[in-house]
Amino acid sequence: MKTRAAVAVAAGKPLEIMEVDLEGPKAGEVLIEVKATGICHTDEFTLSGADPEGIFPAILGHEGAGIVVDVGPGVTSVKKGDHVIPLYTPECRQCPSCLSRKTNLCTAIRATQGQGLMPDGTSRFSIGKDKIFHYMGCSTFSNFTVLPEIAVAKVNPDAPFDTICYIGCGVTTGVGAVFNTAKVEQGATAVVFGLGGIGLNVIQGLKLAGADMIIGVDLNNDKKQWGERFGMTHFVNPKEIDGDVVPYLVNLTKRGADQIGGADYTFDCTGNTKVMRQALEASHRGWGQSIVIGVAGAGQEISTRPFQLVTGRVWKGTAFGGARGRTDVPRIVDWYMDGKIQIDPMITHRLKLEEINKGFDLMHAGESIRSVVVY
Ligand code: NAD
Ligand code: AHE
Ligand code: ZN
Repeated sequence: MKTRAAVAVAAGKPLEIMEVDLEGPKAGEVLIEVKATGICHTDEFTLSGADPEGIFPAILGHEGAGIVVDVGPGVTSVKKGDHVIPLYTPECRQCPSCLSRKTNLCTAIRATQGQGLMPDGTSRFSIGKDKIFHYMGCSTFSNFTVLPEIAVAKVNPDAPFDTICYIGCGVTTGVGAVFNTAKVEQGATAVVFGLGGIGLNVIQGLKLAGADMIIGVDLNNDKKQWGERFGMTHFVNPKEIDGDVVPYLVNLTKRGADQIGGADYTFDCTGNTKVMRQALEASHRGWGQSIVIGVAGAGQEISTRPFQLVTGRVWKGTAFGGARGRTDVPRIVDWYMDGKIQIDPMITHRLKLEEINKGFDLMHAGESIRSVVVY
């Protein structure tokens, strides 16, 4: 069949809207009509050329929602007509990682996914004789896409596609980092670095978890009102304070008899390795946990004095908020439908596929929280 897609032809180049050939689903695979897709900073990261796994030409996009329109032989968990969210972190429930119960990082298809291919080592996308690569196993910047059945979460059919697509990455990553990775408790203090599409979801997760002090840090003052909308209690712009942001935050988080300072939990949602260090060092001596969410480019490394860890701080990372997609994503959709979490105000722009490059421009300009392409 033919599908309309935004193709990343080369690193650093605008996406090109094209008609692409798409092969139907093979055994264990499903064909999805993508109804809406968010544009995440990670799409920009890969398009920029900074991703060591970046491969071109490819169809990017990993934050979608849609309908199953066909299934390959042997598919049992979903059927035609089901509403689904594609999962870049699948959940096979059979691999050593899934069975360990210690991680959400299913390893069943990770190797081929990282090569832009389906599990059988081939691509379903092409233009004539030229192969187009898949991306993060999802390729939601195409109106139709094929995924393994272990990489789709069946969700409430009443939920609107143009908002729940955000649960395919940003919402689950931010809220999940709070509940699954950090396991934040009531009354905690927290600092969130970077108040974009991920950081604001960390903030709403912290509010839900009952954190007392929620400090947002961003270089863009426009993010102050955004953070406050979701529960942020203090805002810090590192460019507008005297001295270094770490001692400033340590001082701000001194409470009562505890005059050591430092937050119980800090989160990097920028992808900047210098900020990751600041986040670790702004966490509390003895027990502070710092969660790396941001993704950094090839060749970039994090550093700190080992003393920071010797004195009890914990440096952790999280992918997809530690969520087990087929199990947790339908629940998060229900949280949204029940009004427990907000999504609508964060969808700042709705675009047609032809306008997708504008979504990247808005992100670069710091003008959007989430742009969503509606097919
Ligand atoms: P975004 O562009 O919407 O937001 C980034 C925010 O960081 C912006 O508000 C920007 O002003 C702020 N910022 C930039 N530099 C800063 C600095 N030095 N100090 C303070 N603030 C700064 O991006 P996003 O969609 O929220 O994604 C954030 C990061 O999370 C990206 O690196 C993305 O790739 C990554 N990500 C990771 C996962 C995961 O599973 N680990 C999932 C989704 C996104
Ligand atoms: N390809 C990059 C890795 C990028 C990365 O860490 N991706 C996150 C999801 S970001 C979603 O917006 C992730 O899931 N990581 C776990 C995994 O298995 O990729 C690189 O640096 O090579
Ligand atoms: Zn993402």
